[in-house]
Amino acid sequence: MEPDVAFIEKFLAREESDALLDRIRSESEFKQNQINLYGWKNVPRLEAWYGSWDYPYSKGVALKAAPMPDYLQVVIDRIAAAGFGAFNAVLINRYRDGRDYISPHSDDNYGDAEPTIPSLTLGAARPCRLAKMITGSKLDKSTTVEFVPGHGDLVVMRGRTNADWQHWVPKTAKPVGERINLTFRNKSVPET
Ligand SMILES: O=C(O)CCC(=O)C(=O)O
Repeated sequence: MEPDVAFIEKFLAREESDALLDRIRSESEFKQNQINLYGWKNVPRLEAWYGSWDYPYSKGVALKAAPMPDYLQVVIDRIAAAGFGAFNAVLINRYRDGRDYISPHSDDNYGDAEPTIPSLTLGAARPCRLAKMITGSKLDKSTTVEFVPGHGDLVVMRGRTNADWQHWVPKTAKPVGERINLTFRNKSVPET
């Protein structure tokens, strides 16, 4: 049993990845967001959100819409040109070191039962895992598959992957540099 995932090594060339990482590090506005899980807690990573709509986050909290910067629009255009579809928002996760992580979850599907969700990695390589859901949030850990996308690699979840599997980036005690990950989202928003 395998999830429907495409792994495109070096989707961005080394120089393009370096330039994008520099722009994100110097210009993207990262925030330390909090979620309400038996009390408000810092999420274990920094985040930046760009798109024409608010990103529903946690119990009444939303990341506010912000205009798409040119250096991210270029990547959205490249993803569309590669045939992975149209996207109008980007969530950037910044994992400062091995203590930062993201727990198992599925992404919002924005009304699409089989959303295509591209995810671009910059900086350090960290293992990303997927496991099939048994029910709700219970995972069948025997199905776990691991990808280790590096600088410029694109991982694309397709078909039933987001509906039937959860994905996560575990914390690690190994020394690891900063990893930045961009996931691309698409939601139709009424014209204003
Ligand atoms: O950092 C990653 O590879 C995954 C990010 C992620 O799961 C998300 O933004 O929902």
